[in-house]
Amino acid sequence: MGSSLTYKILQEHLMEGTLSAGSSIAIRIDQTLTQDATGTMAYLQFEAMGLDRVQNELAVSYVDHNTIQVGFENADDHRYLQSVAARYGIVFSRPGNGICHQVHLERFGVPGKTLLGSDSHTPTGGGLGMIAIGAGGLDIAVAMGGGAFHLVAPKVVEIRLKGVLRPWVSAKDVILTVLERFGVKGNVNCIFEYTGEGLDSLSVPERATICNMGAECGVTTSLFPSDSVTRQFLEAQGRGASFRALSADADAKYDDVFEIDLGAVVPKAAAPHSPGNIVDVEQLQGMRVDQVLIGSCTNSSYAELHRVAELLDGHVVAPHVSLGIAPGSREVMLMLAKDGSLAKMVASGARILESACGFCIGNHQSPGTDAVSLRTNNRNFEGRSGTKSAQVYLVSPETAALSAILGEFANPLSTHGISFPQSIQIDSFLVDDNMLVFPPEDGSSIEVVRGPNIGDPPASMPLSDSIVGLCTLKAGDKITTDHIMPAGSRLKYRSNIPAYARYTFEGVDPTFHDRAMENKRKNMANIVVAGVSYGQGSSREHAAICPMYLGVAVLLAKSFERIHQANLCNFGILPVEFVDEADYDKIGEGDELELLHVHSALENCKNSQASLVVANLTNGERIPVVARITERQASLLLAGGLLNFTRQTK
Ligand code: MIC
Ligand code: SF4
Repeated sequence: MGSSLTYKILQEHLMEGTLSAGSSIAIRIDQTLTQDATGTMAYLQFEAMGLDRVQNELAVSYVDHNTIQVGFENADDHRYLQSVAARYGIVFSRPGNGICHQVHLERFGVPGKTLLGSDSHTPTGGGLGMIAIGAGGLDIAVAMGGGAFHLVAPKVVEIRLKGVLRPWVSAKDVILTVLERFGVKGNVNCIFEYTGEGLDSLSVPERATICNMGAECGVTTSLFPSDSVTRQFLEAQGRGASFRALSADADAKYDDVFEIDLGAVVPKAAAPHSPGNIVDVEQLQGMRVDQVLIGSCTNSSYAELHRVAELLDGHVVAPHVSLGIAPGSREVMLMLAKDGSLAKMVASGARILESACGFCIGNHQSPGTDAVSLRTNNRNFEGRSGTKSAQVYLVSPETAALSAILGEFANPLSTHGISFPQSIQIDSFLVDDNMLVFPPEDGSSIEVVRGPNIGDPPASMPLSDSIVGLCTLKAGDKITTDHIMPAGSRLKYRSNIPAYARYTFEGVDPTFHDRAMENKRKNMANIVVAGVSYGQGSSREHAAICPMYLGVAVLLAKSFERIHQANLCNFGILPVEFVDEADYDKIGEGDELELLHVHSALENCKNSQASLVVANLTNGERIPVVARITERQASLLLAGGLLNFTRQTK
């Protein structure tokens, strides 16, 4: 039986285990990337490991999230990151150079390599034929130290593409079609592999858009083959030598198949407040729009923004609409400046934003009360924009640009009198690596600079054998990492856990921090109870570190998302699931709960399951629960988290 491309690349990197779906494996990581909002913790943890230099092939540190710099904190973080990069052999991408995923695709991605990034959209690299996976910062630190990355061998779903996209329909509409089919939950430990004759018509940035937003389905990653399109992209980036042809065997077997006829795809939107809430743009046509934002790591390549400029050319943005455009990288910005596109955008009234995450992470451009905001980024969780009542729709750049001109939700496929711009052929990108700082051969004499906002990560503690605590919070379904640890205006505390922890669950229950601290003082554990798909979204390990700092020992949910579940184990918080989801109703907020014989349950963890019982001391119920963790994760929890485990096993 032939092999999928996914399994071919995994096999080449396999360090432990057997490649069969569902089993625990460990793979070698060739490249790592971090961004500033997760990077400071990752490097503090790397420093705590006591190594002299990074051990993997390539480590890149990007600054793209916290670039607003109100107050000294962000700039201090940037200084820390630059100095730590020089000290330990990491390439540093300076603020202004662009969004990590876009820049990595342009300058560093290599087909067939593995990439681990402390950001959930690291799968963008799948557009170049890489196995590119998002993880918590501590996992990245371990990979930089030469350690393997542990994961569950995935199921591989083939997404077979045929036909060609029609004008006005683009890669964003394809991934929204995939999201419509697979949704945002239930796809854990699965990889989407794209195949079929439809591949030929999709450029690398378009493939990257599709892989980027696959993250919203909760899959481990998404993967395209490396073919003539890949070769052309790498050559145009002056990196033709990195090309390697890669594809699945003709008789490869997949766990599931989904076929998409590109010619039948229609413009789609993800409606408030989930990337999985998909509707056809046709149904939204005519709705008044207040804000349009184009950019983010999903849709900000040169070809896309060139098209946006052509659409805007000769038009003025509707009077009640604010249009912002953030080119994904400095390369894109320079090319738009050179070819006159930037002038067309400015002439239309667009507000040109920095090449950074910016609006996508709620750092600025918050919409007005109840405003309708159309965005080309990948997440529209409630409140992520900075305005809780805002209605954020995720759309393609084409739908966004047209809607900005017309002032209402525009269906690109209906009559609007604006003609579709000619596609461009890019023979060479404007390569300029001046904002990349390459580390010296020997950085041992370089001093690492730490500002006052940068504190050491708090130590995690081994789990007690009997855990007695209160259900401090009873949350519902689909609690995202943005619910657990808000970003936007709170982002600047990422390097200061006690300060950031004040905002834990801020949007769900602002009293959480004080109540949890009070229990911690009384030596009571905090136990959080939640519904399905707990921890969707970001890789931010702060969503585990801050609760750990507040004394959360157990997270009891109906189900978890992959990266967050791993982060909980890495920081010594026990993730357990209800055996019978209906038992969720047997616990109320404030109930006193007890878990006995935790150590023996973890020591007896088999086939990725450890069974426990939660006794509800308030109402006498006994609730069977299961920790769906690997044997290694059981050991991490017994050791008190990954950092302690790494020290013990050195
Ligand atoms: C996001 O899109 O939510 C982020 C901000 O890029 C996060 C990382 C973070 O929280 O710093 C992600 O996707 O992992
Ligand atoms: Fe940045 Fe948004 Fe991409 Fe996250 S999703 S990396 S915040 S642009």
